Amino acid sequence: MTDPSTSGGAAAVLPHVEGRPVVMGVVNVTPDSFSDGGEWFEPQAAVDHGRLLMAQGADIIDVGGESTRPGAERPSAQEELRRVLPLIEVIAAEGATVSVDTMRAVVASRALAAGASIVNDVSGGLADPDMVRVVAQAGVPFVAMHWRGHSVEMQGRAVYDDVVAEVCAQLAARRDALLAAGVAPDGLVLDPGLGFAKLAEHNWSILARLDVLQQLGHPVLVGASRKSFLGRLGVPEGGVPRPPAERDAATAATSVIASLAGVWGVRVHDVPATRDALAVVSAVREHS
Ligand code: PMM
Repeated sequence: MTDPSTSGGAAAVLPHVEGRPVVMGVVNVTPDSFSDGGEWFEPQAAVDHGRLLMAQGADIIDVGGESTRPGAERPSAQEELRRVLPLIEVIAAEGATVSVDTMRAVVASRALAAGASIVNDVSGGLADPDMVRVVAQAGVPFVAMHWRGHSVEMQGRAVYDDVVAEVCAQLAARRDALLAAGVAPDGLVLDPGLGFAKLAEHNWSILARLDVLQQLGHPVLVGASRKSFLGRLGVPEGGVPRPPAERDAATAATSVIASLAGVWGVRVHDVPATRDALAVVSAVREHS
């Protein structure tokens, strides 16, 4: 059998859906993700949840084994593999299109061999010097997110004069480096990294100007789902933010914003809410 992580040469095939963004449903196989930490940590619970998201209409299942919430410590590579591989093997064999959410080349490589077909790296290939080689050789789609450092240090780097211009410039530089290193241009997705080295005001500014990101000429992925800036909506200064599970209506609204801006995809935890919201956008478009 060919190992897709080392075979090279294959054309990157990025899923597209006519008329709406691709919906990437998230399964975090972690004990500590802010959004769904611990819920799908047991292997059977993770498989059940992956199957549920598929049945609910997720186009891609994004499987992660490392929490990236601000301040999180990293698991070992061995532990990350132990978390993600069993789930990927099962749901890929059942027909799911799987992306692996990892910053480690070895995890990306093993995940591709286990059936994943997209690599989603929140560091855009910066955290592990071997990541770009693995992705380029495999010829698979790569999601490169805007990143300014690991979770323990990133919020100290949330400093911008013009967040939209700076995120775009840094993503453009990353795009150039990735393409020069052999990542397939057709499969390169760019992501502004909402919540990563960004304060609430930065996230809102980016959502307001997704059109500028679109001008980079690559598919754009937006990951707003359940992030803390949504939990502070409507809560008075000093009040307690809404918990992550109560941020799905606000998340669905961000999916509408993303769809109106014409992005390629949205990464969400609650697939039915986003699919409904996107169906509204499609219905209005059809009647306008
Ligand atoms: N956010 C998280 C994890 N992975 N990947 C991409 N491409 N974009 C994101 O915004 C993103 C991501 C953090 O959220 P989670 O803990 O809910 O997974």
